[in-house]
Amino acid sequence: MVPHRLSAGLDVGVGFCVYICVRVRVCVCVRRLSKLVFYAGAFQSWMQSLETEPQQFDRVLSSMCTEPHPAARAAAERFLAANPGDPGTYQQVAELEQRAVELLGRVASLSEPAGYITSGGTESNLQALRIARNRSATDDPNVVAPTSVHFSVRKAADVLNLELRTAPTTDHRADPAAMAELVDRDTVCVIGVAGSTEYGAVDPIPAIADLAADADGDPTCHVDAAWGGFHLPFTDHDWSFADAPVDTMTIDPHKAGQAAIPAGGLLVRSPAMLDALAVDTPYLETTSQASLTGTRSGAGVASAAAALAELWPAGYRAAHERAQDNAAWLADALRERGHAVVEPTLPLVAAELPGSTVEQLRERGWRITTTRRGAVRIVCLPHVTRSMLRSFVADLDWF
Ligand code: 0PR
Repeated sequence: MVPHRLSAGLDVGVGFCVYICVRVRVCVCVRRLSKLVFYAGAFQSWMQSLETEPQQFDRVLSSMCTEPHPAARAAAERFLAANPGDPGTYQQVAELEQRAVELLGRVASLSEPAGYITSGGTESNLQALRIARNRSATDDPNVVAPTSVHFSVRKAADVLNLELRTAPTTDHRADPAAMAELVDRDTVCVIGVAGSTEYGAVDPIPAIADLAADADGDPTCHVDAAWGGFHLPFTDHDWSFADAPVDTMTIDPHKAGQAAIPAGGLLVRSPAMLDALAVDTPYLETTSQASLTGTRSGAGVASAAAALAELWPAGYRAAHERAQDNAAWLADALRERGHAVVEPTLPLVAAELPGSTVEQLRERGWRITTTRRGAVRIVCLPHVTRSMLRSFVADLDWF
């Protein structure tokens, strides 16, 4: 037996040890917690510091996306948690998507608007090619496009196991005769670009649609108007569903449509064409789904609907006219300084500047990119103002 006094001493000792252990643990926990709070705080202030750049668009000249319209921004924030991939649960955003497609249809002169708001031009192009492939019987499918086609088509061909055949362009535009040489009975889609990424060129869409109509394999005619689609309605170019028997079209609200990212657009000539994309969704309220992604951004869909409702047609017309004036002004200013400039068909100026000058301009903060042939591309989106272009040219003069 342990004597009583000794046992009491032991109890005190054990109690003291327990007390010390608890204190140490509490201290460690408090220290860890405060570190976490500190890191969270530091992260938040780091995030705040990021917010000014490059979302501030004052030096962004080569992007195909722009500052969202205030109405589009507000709509994106309101529907941030909604999922148009589940229209049974998120009915309001599903209605907004229908509205967006209806308005996109008006922009592209599509009489019975059908399609959906995608994550961007890449998804729209991929889905258009998927429709083309799925409705064809060939087991060796190919796609014919001009070399100016956006690289997203290359990705799509890779994913869908399609052979991509590209024909050389003339003056940066598709050459239907060169494309015709590549079309055969296994061609499932013929593509034209209405507003190319590098030069803003508009392909001869009616001639490309004829090519599709005359081909043995009954290919679809797909138009990539991802960026150009919000400028072309205010020009004389033939590009839309009303101008030619176009089957599918990429037209992205998150580019010149002034919606928040992600808001691409896929339009199809008739609702039945979407059947080629549909898969069963047995446990959802809706029984099938045509979109590529399942869960989708309600922010993108709502902002597309809001931008289109706000800006079509007067706002887009005003933006187009301002952009075209700015592009003409910049093209003249660059030509006066002895640089070769590709005449801007749409508000995109491609100009040859020495590589060292491009580097210096980049060092001064200008966000500019060059085409494959080394020409600088300036895309006149709504955030690109005349005063921005004046200060760009002033910097150019300085070197
Ligand atoms: N089709 C065309 C004609 C395009 O110009 C683009 C993208 C796409 C399809 C693909 O669209 P998503 O990028 O929405 O999938 N054009 C721009 C480009 O490649 C994309 C971009 C946008 C790049 C903003 C940079 C940037 O800051 O240049």
